[in-house]
Formats: sequence, C-alpha cells, structure tokens
Amino acid sequence: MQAYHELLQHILDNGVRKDDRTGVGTISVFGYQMHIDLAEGFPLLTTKKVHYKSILHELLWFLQGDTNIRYLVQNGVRIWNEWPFQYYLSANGLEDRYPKYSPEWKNELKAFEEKIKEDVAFAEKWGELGPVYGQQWRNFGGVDQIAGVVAQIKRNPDSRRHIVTAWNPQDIPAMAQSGLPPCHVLFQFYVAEGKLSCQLYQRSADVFLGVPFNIASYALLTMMVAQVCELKPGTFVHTFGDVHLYSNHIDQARLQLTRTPRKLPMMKINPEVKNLFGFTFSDFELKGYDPHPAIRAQVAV
Ligand code: DHF
Ligand code: TMP
Repeated sequence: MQAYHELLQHILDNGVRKDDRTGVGTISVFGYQMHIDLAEGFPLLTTKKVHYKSILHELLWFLQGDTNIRYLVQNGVRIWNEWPFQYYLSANGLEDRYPKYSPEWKNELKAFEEKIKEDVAFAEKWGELGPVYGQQWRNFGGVDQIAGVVAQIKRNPDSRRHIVTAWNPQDIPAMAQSGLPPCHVLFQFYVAEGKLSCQLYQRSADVFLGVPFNIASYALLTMMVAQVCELKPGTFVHTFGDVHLYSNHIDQARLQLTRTPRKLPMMKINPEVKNLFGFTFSDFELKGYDPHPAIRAQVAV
C-alpha cells in the first residue's frame, strides 16, 4: 500500500500547522485522492499491525443500523468508547475529576466499558452515539439507503446515482452530543466492465489512526456489495477534505515510513451469502496477514 505511505509523506512534507476541536493540534492538507485496486489484495496496512476484527465488527454494526456501542464493547471493539465516555463525564459534572488522557481518566474509561458490557440499562442510557452512520445508512428519514443502493446496482448498474450519504444536516447537533458528525460522509458506487468500484468523500481524516480503518472498511464493503450483486471488486477511490496528522502522532508516522511494505493479505468471504444484511463475523477469513508490529498512539477525543 504504497499509496498510504505517499499520503503520510505528503502530509509531513506539505502539511500546515492547524489547531483543531480536540486541542491536540495537527499538520494538515486540504484535498487529496488515492486509488486502490482491490484486485491487488486486501488493503490492510502491513507496515503496522491493524486490528482488523474491529473493522469487521464495526462494519457489520453499521449495516445492522446499530448506533449503540454495546455490541462493539461486547465483541472486544473499543474504538468508539471515548466519545460517549466523555459525554458521560460532562453530563455528570465529572470532567474536572477525570482530566482527559490522565491515568485516572483511562481507569474510569475501563470502568465505563465494563458497565456498558454488564448493565443493559446503563448501556441504553450512556452507550448511545446518536443518529450516526448506522442510523443514516439504514433509516435516513425513513429511507434505507443501503438496501436501495444494492437494489439499484442490480437493476440499473449504469446509473450515476448510486449514492449513500451519512450527512443529515437536521441530525448533526444530536450526533455531535455523544458521538461525532460523520467523517466518512458520502460514497458512490460505479459499475463498469463487470466490476464494482466505490468512491468515498471523507471530510476529516486522522491519517495515522482513522484512515487505515477507513480504507479497509470501505474495501470490505465494496467486496461485500460486489458479491451480492454478482460483480467483481474494482477500485476504491478515497477522496479527502481535511486530512491531518495529529502532533502527537508524528514520531509514529516517521517510524512507520522506515518500514518496508509486505505482501497484502487476502480476504476470503463465504460465497454462499447473497444478502448484504445476511453476513456474520464467521463469513470472513483474513489470510496471509504478516504485518510489522503495532505502533501505539493516543486518539484525540
Ligand atoms: N477521533 C479521532 N481523533 N481520530 C479517529 O481516527 C477517530 N475515529 C473514530 C472516532 N473518532 C475519532 C472511529 N474509528 C481507532 C481507530 C479507528 C477509530 C477510532 C479509534 C484507534 O484508536 N485505533 C488504534 C487502536 C485500535 C484497537 O483498539 O486495537 C490503532 O492503533 O489502530
Ligand atoms: P472532527 O469532527 O472535529 O473533524 O473530528 C473527527 C476526528 O476523527 C478527525 O481527526 C477525523 C477522525 N476520524 C477519522 O479519521 N475516521 C473516522 O472514521 C472517524 C469516525 C473519525
């Protein structure tokens, strides 16, 4: 995945200093595009170990229309916990007692995760992210965009209207409260020569932590939609708005750039599944993933 390394290097070389909502600070560029050919293997980074099970569970969770972190937490996926946790602290006047990123904050986050796992009522109250991706994909003001786009690809593949949007202006305030307004905002499918391609517009992109997940997630979604529409996977086009490297991820990015990419893994999907909403975790098998070690970094909350 040379394209990802080029993006990291591009930001290091051309990024400008820019403050941001989280207070961490970034170097940032505006506007960038990558083309990833899905025939070359499954685009999971090999220059650091990426927790692909989180990506798969998150995608299945989106497709179910779920917006509560409980399913994720129960399956060992922690990537969405910090935002409802921070909302829980602020709603209960606990922000001063647990300063962001402090050891006490990290301990309390673990306790919060345990409560989400064990206590249904607590999870219903505090584990909800608001009307985020799952809700908008499956029920945007009553419209099931995912079912619609799949039906349309089958019926009229040449259409130029295969669009799904998570950006619902009326719902943005409710998303911002305990979750985040969508970062991967809009995607479009394209069919030509028996192949299904997908382009994503991502308005805001954390290049070190979020982007490796976003690439693999949309590659997988494209493969799944291709299978149920009896097409071959084509290209994933990843288009960015504000793509940034947080100031506390710069050393990690430089370390990653010293590493040589290895052969991409393959994703095997159970060929029997013909309904996009019928996939389960065990229908997927990642083969031949041999990454360099993980590189830890603090996510900006
Ligand atoms: N906020 C910010 N600032 N950056 C993000 O990438 C981000 N992504 C969100 C929600 N809010 C965000 C959802 N996706 C991680 C990866 C993706 C993700 C959230 C977090 C992450 O922390 N990854 C670590 C650990 C993964 C693991 O649990 O194993 C990594 O090293 O990849
Ligand atoms: P923002 O809402 O202020 O733009 O902050 C969102 C941050 O999360 C930003 O750093 C981008 C990052 N992000 C990703 O890179 N990918 C994702 O899938 C998500 C949800 C967030």
